[in-house]
Amino acid sequence: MKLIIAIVQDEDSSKLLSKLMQGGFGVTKLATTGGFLKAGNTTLLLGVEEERVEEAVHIIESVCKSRKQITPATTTVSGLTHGEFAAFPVEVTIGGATLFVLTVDQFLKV
Ligand code: 2BA
Repeated sequence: MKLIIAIVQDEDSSKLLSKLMQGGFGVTKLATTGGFLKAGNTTLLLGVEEERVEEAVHIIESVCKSRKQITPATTTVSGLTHGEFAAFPVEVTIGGATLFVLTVDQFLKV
């Protein structure tokens, strides 16, 4: 068995959850926060039989879209005193989805 950890955008999470459930996958949804944007995203945990990993990844790929987002980045400004910061907008491309596929040693329900 494999554990897929899928970090997706909040906008895609409801549709993705429905599609995965329709496909007969067991899913746990967690509300998470990205370290860079410090904005909410969604992490899904899927315990999947090895032969269905590709199918799950295909569903995730088909639902999760990449989006561009403008975010304020900060940097120190030379010439200013006391380590002052300036904020300027930076465009980042987020997603479709960030996936980790791990091997599960044991899957128990006790
Ligand atoms: P965030 O950390 O909020 O990152 C959002 C997006 O900002 C990233 O999209 C990427 O395009 C950009 N970004 C991240 N770090 C950057 C940096 N140091 N400089 C410039 N741009 C940067 P994605 O790559 O699609 O990642 C979406 C979310 O997936 C991330 O949200 C984070 O929650 C998670 N993630 C991505 N890579 C990860 C990793 N190696 N380990 C754990 N979580 C990860």
